[in-house]
Amino acid sequence: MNEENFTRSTVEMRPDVSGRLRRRLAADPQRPAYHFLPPNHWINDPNGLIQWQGRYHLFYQHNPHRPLWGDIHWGHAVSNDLVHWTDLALALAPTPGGPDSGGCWSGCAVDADGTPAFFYTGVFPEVQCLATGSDDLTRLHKHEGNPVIAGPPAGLKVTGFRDPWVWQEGHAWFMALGSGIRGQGGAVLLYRSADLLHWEYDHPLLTGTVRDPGEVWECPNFFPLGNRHVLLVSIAPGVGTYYFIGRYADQVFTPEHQGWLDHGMGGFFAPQTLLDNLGRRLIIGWLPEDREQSAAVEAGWAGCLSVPRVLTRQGDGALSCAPVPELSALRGEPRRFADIALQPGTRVPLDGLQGEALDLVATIDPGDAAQVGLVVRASPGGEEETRLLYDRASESLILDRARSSLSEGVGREERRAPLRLAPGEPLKLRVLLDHSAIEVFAADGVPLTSRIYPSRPDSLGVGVLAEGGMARLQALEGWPMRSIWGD
Ligand code: DQQ
Repeated sequence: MNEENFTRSTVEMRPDVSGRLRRRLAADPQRPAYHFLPPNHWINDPNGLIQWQGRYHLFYQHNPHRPLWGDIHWGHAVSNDLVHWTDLALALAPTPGGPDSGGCWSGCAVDADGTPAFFYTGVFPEVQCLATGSDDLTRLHKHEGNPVIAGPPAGLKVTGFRDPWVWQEGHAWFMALGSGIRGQGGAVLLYRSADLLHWEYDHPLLTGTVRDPGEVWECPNFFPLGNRHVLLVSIAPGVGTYYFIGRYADQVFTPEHQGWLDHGMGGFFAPQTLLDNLGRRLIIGWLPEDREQSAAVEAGWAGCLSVPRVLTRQGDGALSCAPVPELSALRGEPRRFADIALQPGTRVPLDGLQGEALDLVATIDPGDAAQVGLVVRASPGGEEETRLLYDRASESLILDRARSSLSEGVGREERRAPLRLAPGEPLKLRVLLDHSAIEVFAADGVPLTSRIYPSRPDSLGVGVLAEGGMARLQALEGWPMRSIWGD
């Protein structure tokens, strides 16, 4: 790689060392405080997740010029604890005249026998590129011979060809690429290499059918989890993240179980996973804005990432996830509530518990109520509120955003997660509220991620409600959450 690549746009390549950009935007009431986002402007997919020399490195799709998608670079941050992050210089910039002149799109990182190797998609057309990292990962050196894969397999009519995901089996390296076969549906293409430089197409790891949503599967992740393998794909355009769990042997993947990874659908997109040194399969996704572009342009920033989560399998075989325990380092003084009877048609405000950055853990006995749940970001007069309800009849958890905001031009559609409670089983909810970001985990692992944009400064309240029968709040703990940036 030539150093000119990195001196071309020196202003943008510098990190926000003084924190000036972050401080300027920190007072924005919609800007998340404990979800990762860049100092300013645009973020989409997390990329190149790797634990290196004991630290977690996060790269991400970033437009350093404006809060809109375009001219995609790789941003870079590092963390010791998955909670607090330090901005580093931008890691990849498009090289004029190079195979990535139109942008450095998503990709991954692997430890290649001690050398950190990064694979990403250069555009246009979509080709696969390689970069290697300096010892501390502060500089990425593009391979002189890029692209390492110059185009899709001959004869395949693909709808996309991007987002390399690389892993090693014995002495062989494999790459899964997000793709789709015209007229057939999404696909993940499997390549093989002995040296990470020369790649040969093997076969499709999996293909969808026209009945499946989406023509292109983006950002594949493929990894073992327990005694099975998991394939994640993000269904374009921004539909949601889908998982397949199954058996994998001799490069053949046979799914046995499948479903949506997060029931916020496009609210949690293009995630990337990482096996850390504690043996955890971590996952971080992108939370796009759900408001008009003009609002993001005015704000000067767009998008954030989810909190890091740990992926596991539930008893019934479904994939589930929960926030990393490290997050509790951000908790302030808790407020605790217990044993509150909920009459039908009433809501009980939880006095003294309010805020735009909270971590809530609730256990509710649904009794014979038809609906039971929480109200968050509620204004005192109820003009704005976001409801989170277990609905017995449809056996689902509903995020009701209809009255989340008095502002025009924000997403209001409800989001629904299937949720079956056995007789006598309480409703367990964990809710991470962070200004415009909301992440919900029901029943210890069913995620639903979305965005809300309350407009009133007094839309801060938390309450419990029941409809159509009696219920009981068994326990609720709520913690104010600190910013990860120390502001
Ligand atoms: N975003 C990247 C692509 C990927 C898409 C471009 C998914 O590589 O397919 O910014 O959000």
